[in-house]
Amino acid sequence: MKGIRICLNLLFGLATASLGSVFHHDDSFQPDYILRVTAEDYTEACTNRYSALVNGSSPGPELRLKEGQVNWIRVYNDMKNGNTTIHWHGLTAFTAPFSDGAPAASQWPIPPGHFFDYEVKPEVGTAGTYFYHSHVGFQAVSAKGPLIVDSCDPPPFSYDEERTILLSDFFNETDKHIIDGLTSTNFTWSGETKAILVNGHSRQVTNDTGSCQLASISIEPGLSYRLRFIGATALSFISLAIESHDITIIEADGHNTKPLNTSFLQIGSGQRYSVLLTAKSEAELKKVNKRHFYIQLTTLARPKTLTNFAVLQYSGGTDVDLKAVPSPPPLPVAEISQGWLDYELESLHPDRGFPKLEEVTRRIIIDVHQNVSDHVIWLQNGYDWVQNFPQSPYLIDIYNGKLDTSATYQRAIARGNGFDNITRTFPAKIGEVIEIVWQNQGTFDNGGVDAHPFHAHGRHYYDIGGGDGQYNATANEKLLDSHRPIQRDTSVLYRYREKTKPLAPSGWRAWRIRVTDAGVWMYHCHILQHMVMGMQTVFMFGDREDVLSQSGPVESGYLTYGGSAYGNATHSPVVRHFYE
Ligand SMILES: *[C@@H]1O[C@H](CO)[C@@H](O)[C@H](O)[C@H]1NC(C)=O
Ligand SMILES: *[C@@H]1O[C@H](CO)[C@@H](O)[C@H](O)[C@H]1NC(C)=O
Ligand SMILES: *[C@@H]1O[C@H](CO)[C@@H](O)[C@H](O)[C@H]1NC(C)=O
Ligand SMILES: *[C@@H]1O[C@H](CO)[C@@H](O)[C@H](O)[C@H]1NC(C)=O
Ligand SMILES: *[C@@H]1O[C@H](CO)[C@@H](O)[C@H](O)[C@H]1NC(C)=O
Ligand SMILES: *[C@@H]1O[C@H](CO)[C@@H](O)[C@H](O)[C@H]1NC(C)=O
Ligand SMILES: *[C@@H]1O[C@H](CO)[C@@H](O)[C@H](O)[C@H]1NC(C)=O
Ligand SMILES: *[C@@H]1O[C@H](CO)[C@@H](O)[C@H](O)[C@H]1NC(C)=O
Ligand SMILES: *[C@@H]1O[C@H](CO)[C@@H](O)[C@H](O)[C@H]1NC(C)=O
Ligand SMILES: *[C@@H]1O[C@H](CO)[C@@H](O)[C@H](O)[C@H]1NC(C)=O
Ligand SMILES: [Cu+2]
Repeated sequence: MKGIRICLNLLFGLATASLGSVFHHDDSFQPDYILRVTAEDYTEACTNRYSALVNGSSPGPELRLKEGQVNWIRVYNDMKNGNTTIHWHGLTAFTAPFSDGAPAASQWPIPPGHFFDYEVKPEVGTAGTYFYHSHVGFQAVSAKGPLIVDSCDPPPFSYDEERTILLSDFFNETDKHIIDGLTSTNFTWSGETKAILVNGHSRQVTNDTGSCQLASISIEPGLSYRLRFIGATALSFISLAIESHDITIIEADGHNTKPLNTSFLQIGSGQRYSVLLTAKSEAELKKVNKRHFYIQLTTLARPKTLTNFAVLQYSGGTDVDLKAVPSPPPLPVAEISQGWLDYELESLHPDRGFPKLEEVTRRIIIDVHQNVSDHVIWLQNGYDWVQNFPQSPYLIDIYNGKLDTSATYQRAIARGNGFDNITRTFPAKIGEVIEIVWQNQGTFDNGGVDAHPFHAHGRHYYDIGGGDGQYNATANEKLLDSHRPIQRDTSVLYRYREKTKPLAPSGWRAWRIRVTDAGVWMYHCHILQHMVMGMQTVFMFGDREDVLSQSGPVESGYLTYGGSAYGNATHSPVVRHFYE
């Protein structure tokens, strides 16, 4: 019966996928969730824009999955032109091939008029806050929604209720216009974000004639809340604070943390935090004589600072006009806190998996900088990566034997920096423990520096820190003696200055990961403009045998664009259930 969800026991949860069997997903098949992607005119921030949407809105509906349980999520591409995919941001998705939602990496995109059944099984122990979004082009600016993984066990923190607060950006130009500008020989920047949207809502000025309003988060006096903040922005790195309320961080990117009190949050594109908030009592509200408090959000590390608002509204209040924008801002305008929470945030339960320096088998240093020639592009070790670089998705080529994983590995090792410049991938063998250092450098022409929230698909990494200048492993290891890193899927490579000398090292972020899950995993900056400009890399874990032994055989319908694993109006898809 739908709606009744049981938790599988731990043994099942830890088992890798068996060889599975094949089903025709005809009319008798009931997916757990259905998402429909359209492109249409849509009004946000008092402005109409042609946008990709999930189920007709941005954000799309919230999905709630249970850890350890298989969910079939059917995604329809109802757009007239243009492919789509949906990526389950932060979910490890490590044994269901083709379900990670990364086009050109792990699946053919869903053609217009077709649908794909994603098999999504959050691992036991990964309850927390996630989101889903399209991974094609610039669609994720609007095509996305919250994804919450509920725990089988009672959560380790007590609270009465929870609220989801998804942050996104509004740009008034269309996706196509933005991509054309960014990839043109006559480079045209998208412009800065026009509005920070909170659950899709924003208002810039009180005297705007549109009917848009500030988002309102309603709460009851005296109760305690878990607020789930989702950094689903395209570009913005946001600092936020709530008037007269301190908060306690309890989760970062799906991992429970030791409670950490703070007066503000700093959240990059792709990051998530849960915080506890204790609502004021009736007596406390009477004392201050108000029932609404502004949430103030400020963009960081950009040429122009934008400050927007939402409202924390206590029930019974009638005093707030959601079309009124507070001026001047009620709180001081936030400034960036470089390296915020680095070497500070700790895992709630002791994490025994952290690999010490002695265990690291290979260090991969990735120099990142902007290059300006006939195009403006972002390079990683001298190469960009964009969605139309590979002829077909890597994972598809591995299955059909067209990609020689061992030759790729040999070339990458021979070149010295772990990068194979033919396939533009970073291959690694199962069992390796790799350390990845994102090394920021000044722009090739004028030494400009940017901040980048780097995101990893697949297994989460241990975030071993960040700092200014050039990475020094010895110095960093000393800091790790007294601090055990947490696992994350997105962390920020900061910009410590706006300008330096061309190609001079200017800040780093380092990760450590055990290579355990065969597959093709995108590691990329989560700023959509930067992705379009080439700021993406592909990590290829394991060889063909590892991939095959993990998943078993696959149907040919997965291996061609619009193949029979993809359904349409007249054809029900042929789908392998990798977990059955
Ligand atoms: C999305 O919309 C479709 C119908 O258009 C509906 O069947 C489905 O339940 C919706 N999905 C969610 C998660 O609400
Ligand atoms: C959709 O994807 C296919 C396969 O990658 C590609 O050939 C085609 O150009 C894409 N369509 C658009 C409109 O980008
Ligand atoms: C977007 O806003 C800019 C100014 O902020 C304006 O010049 C441009 O015409 C707008 N574009 C669209 C499509 O409305
Ligand atoms: C280059 O872009 C700018 C700004 O969009 C525009 O004004 C100009 O006409 C363009 N030049 C060419 C040669 O296309
Ligand atoms: C609207 O308000 C803004 C400041 O919030 C002000 O700069 C602008 O002049 C106002 N416009 C009109 C038409 O009153
Ligand atoms: C953190 O905040 C909570 C709730 O306001 C409070 O009870 C606790 O004492 C604070 N802890 C520290 C270490 O300040
Ligand atoms: C980087 O820019 C330089 C100078 O404009 C140019 O010669 C070089 O080809 C560019 N590199 C790439 C990979 O585009
Ligand atoms: C790959 O790198 C080697 C040097 O390591 C260079 O000789 C070769 O031209 C490069 N190939 C491509 C396709 O970039
Ligand atoms: C790296 O750090 C160690 C320990 O702090 C120091 O002794 C060493 O000189 C540093 N190396 C460089 C190249 O700065
Ligand atoms: C629907 O899918 C079937 C099987 O893949 C294919 O033969 C047919 O051409 C598709 N129809 C459309 C309209 O794409
Ligand atoms: Cu970036």
